[in-house]
Amino acid sequence: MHDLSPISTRTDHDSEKRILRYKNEHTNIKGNNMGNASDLFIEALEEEGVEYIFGIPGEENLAFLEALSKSKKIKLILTRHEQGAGFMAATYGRLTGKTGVCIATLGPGATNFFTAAAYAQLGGMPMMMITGQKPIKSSKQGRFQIIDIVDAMRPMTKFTHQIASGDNVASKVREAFRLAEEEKPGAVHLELPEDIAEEKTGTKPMKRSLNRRPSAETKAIKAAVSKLEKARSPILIIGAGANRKLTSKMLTELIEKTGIPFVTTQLGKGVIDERHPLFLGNAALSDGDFVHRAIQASDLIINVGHDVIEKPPFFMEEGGTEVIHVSFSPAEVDPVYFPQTEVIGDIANAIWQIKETINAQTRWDFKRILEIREAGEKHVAEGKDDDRFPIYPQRLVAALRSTVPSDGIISLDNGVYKIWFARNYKAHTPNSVLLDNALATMGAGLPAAMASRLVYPEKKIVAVCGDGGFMMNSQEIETAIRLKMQMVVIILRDDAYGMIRWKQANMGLTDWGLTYDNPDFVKYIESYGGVGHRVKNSAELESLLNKCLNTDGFHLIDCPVDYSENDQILNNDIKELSRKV
Ligand SMILES: Cc1ncc(C[n+]2csc(CCOP(=O)(O)OP(=O)(O)O)c2C)c(N)n1
Ligand SMILES: [Mg+2]
Repeated sequence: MHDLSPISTRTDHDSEKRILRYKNEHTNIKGNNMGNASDLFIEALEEEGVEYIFGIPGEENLAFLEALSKSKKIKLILTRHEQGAGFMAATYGRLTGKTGVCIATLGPGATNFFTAAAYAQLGGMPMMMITGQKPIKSSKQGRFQIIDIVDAMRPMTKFTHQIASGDNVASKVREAFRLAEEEKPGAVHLELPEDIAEEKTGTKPMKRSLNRRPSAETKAIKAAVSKLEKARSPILIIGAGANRKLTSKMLTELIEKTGIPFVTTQLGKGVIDERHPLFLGNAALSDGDFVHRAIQASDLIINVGHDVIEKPPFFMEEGGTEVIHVSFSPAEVDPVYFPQTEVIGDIANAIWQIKETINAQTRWDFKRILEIREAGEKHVAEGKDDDRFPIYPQRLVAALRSTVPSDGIISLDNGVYKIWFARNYKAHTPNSVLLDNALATMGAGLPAAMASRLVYPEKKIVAVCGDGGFMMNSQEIETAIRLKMQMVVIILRDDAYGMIRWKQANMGLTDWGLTYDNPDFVKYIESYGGVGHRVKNSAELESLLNKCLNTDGFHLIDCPVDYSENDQILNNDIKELSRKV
């Protein structure tokens, strides 16, 4: 304790100096109590509205953890692997538009974040990683566990920075949040070294500014509307960027007013209700599907929220169909994407302006496009009541669609079933199909479903995982059960890395090197304290799913799946059938 004994025993001069020193150490200029950099970090996160920090602290994060323990606003979600924590933080960002935060120690903890950082960065999800480091002012431990994480994070983040002074915490946190959330959202990284984490500081958290995205310029709107009105068969393509902000209402109104049909990309799924009679399909395959034929039948494409990480469902060519690019930022120059007209600014506002000024034209002709739609719809409906077992993907998708409510969420891991879901599962609401068509990593399905559970305690949520992807982060079952999450996971068991096997078959190669054995998934989940189910025939899947969705606890459904027709249908039949329309 600091000695503040009565002034009378000392000279006035001495005591003034001592009081001043005490004040310097314990108060800032406004007279508030002085905390350490970790307290300030937590206060700054509270100021940003952070609700959760996902992760695994290490020794270098203990001051931060101590500060977090005092927070009444932020909850620690302790995970079993940093990758799971990173996927959860990113998905929190994807669903809320607010930065999801995760924490790890230096070296091995931090390197475990890399895949999740890339997932957030490519997928446009605001996410902040906080990692520890050995003391930077003096350290007696050589290079034990020390990796230059700040530099290593550079290709996977929008901003990566080592905090070298407690006084910089507030401004660096604010700057990192600004960057994480600004279009295109992504990952940011702050390293908080152990000695800095304990440093005294009198600075205060910085406040967020009131900030509106710029609107598209009127002349750009006029140019786009004029092009549209002169076209014969325009079409709308809705991509990733349109799914990040509230564009659903304006796009639906534009479509209703004009009757222009629309296509969604995988990351644009759900922006408009895909049950709409003008929905032409999802770009689940790269080419040769009915949607690609419909796009070929149009003479002007309005490409909304295009993101280069998603392969566009069309390639532009000189003298070919023209494109109007509507997005937050200009189109990146590319040999197969060079839109003639660009409308740059907030997407919802741009679409609203277009909707207000455009007049539906009697010359417009969507007959051919809608004919293709009808043939595509017919194909999508095929196999939805196929009784064969192990279950066929078409039947599986249909079973989920009929049991998951319109606002329910399916969280897909990465495997061949993703194509079936993108193509056949009609999304009714925005962000109700969480699929990753950006990094396309395995292992994110379960953690993303868990983050969804935190954001939406009342919603029905199902994680759909391949047996390969599920095993990459299955340890997070313990986290989910510890946190008493109601959860349904369906494992599509083909005892193989099916997606790669499908590609192997398509390339005419030997069926080799891609099969494995699985644990008994029912016993596996029981060992965690969850409830296991095994599907025994295709007809029972719906009722089983229904039961699981409406019962507390963690439910795992082991569902054998038959992919033997994938190659024939996805690589051959669809191309042939759509060509014939
Ligand atoms: C982390 C990671 N490793 C490897 C891949 C390449 N890959 C894509 S899908 C896939 C197989 C997925 O197998 P599974 O999860 O069982 O799904 P299935 O296709 O069998 O339904 C692999 C290895 C990847 N996308 N991500
Ligand atoms: Mg598999």
